[in-house]
Amino acid sequence: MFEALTDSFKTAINKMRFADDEKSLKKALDTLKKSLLKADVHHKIVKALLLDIEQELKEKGIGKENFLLSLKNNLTDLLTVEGAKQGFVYSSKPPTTVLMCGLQGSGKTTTTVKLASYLKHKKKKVLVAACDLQRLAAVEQLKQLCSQNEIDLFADEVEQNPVIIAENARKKAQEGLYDVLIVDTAGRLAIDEELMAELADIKKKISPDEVFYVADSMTGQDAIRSAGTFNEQMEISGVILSKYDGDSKGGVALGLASQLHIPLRFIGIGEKVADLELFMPDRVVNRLMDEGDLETLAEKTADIIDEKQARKMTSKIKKGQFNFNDFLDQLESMKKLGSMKSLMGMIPGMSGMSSKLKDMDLENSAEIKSIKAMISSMTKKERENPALLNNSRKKRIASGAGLSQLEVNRFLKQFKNAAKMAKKFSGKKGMQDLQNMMSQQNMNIPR
Ligand SMILES: Nc1nc2c(ncn2[C@@H]2O[C@H](COP(=O)(O)OP(=O)(O)O)[C@@H](O)[C@H]2O)c(=O)[nH]1
Ligand SMILES: [Mg+2]
Repeated sequence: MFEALTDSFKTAINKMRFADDEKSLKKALDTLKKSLLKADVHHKIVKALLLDIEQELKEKGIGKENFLLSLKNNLTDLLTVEGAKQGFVYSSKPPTTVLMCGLQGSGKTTTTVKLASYLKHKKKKVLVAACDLQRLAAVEQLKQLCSQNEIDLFADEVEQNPVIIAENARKKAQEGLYDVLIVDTAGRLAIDEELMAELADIKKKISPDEVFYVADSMTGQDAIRSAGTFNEQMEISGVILSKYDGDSKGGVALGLASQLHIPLRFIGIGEKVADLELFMPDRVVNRLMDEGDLETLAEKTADIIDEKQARKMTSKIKKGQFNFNDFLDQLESMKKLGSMKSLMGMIPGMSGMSSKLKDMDLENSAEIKSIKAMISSMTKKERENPALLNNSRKKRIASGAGLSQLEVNRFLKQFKNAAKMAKKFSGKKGMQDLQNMMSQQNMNIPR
């Protein structure tokens, strides 16, 4: 998701050699300047950043190593707001209450559900409150999203006053011993007094621990301006940039903290519920330098993958008992990890790959759909025991799934091979083989 920025830093860094002179530093800084401006970073910020790097290098010595270090440190400073919260911070007195605000269509409702789901995976008890009574069907939208993702919702179809709904939701969250309450609110096309008064009232009544402003990254510098205006009246504690996947430039994320003195806390990188990422300055800088972010990757997988379940699966694989039900289970957990593209970006040296990767859609790809159709045409016994599948059964499954027998055979062969591979790698020595294979691949990735 930071591909454009990562590329521009790489090009600049590559202009530097081990020990170098002022001329090449100037070249590198020029390259950096051009690409940052092109990425839509505010010109004042670019200027200040380059000046800091130049001064630091003139003191410490010009060279590739120092350049890289200085760039990293200055970027981390740029993204950090001194004394402000980072990540998601729980209140010492639950429920941690979050008020979501922003313009209409910025992504508040989607982000509310994404955040609720993110916290649910961290085993928190989360309640969402529907306080957008402006837009028709807003409550219905939230209802559907919450029920699809098994998230508790507080809604009141009779009450007309969002302030009262928010207050009652807070009561319910307290009484129900919820860890977190997230309040979704109404937006407008532009900032107006009535909306601000409504939000201010809600804020006064429920005294939230966090006021998150959801801004659409695709509006570029306007996202920062509107956040600033909201902040004057609402005192925002964090910004969430939505639709970052649609913003090929990405520079808004770099300028926000220093332009507003409000930290960027999360970014939305797609329409699906899993497409929300924590924004931690030092981790993001590692990603920008293409050094990956194994911390976030490990957290993500730990949240999603149940250890007991994983052990059970490994033992099944070892015994050669991996069946079609297990296959479907695995598919479901992969879906929860979010987009393949964003996962690739967290692996050191892989950010280049991620831009080339056509994003695999685990729900909608034709291949996955056929596989699911085939599995649903199987009997319970067949799903548990792939060895049962003889020719007549295959024929029946093919016609049940609306596929040719050739296709069914191809899939079954794939499944068999995958199970064999998994078995091979599941032993102690297998893990070693896999690691060797991976490290060899890493060495071959051009830097
Ligand atoms: N591609 C993409 N679309 C998003 C993202 N966040 C929200 N959207 C879409 O933006 C539209 C408006 O979102 P919604 O949550 O209803 O906005 P609200 O009016 O602020 O509540 C919906 O179609 C969402 O699917 C994101 O991170 N990426
Ligand atoms: Mg909404």
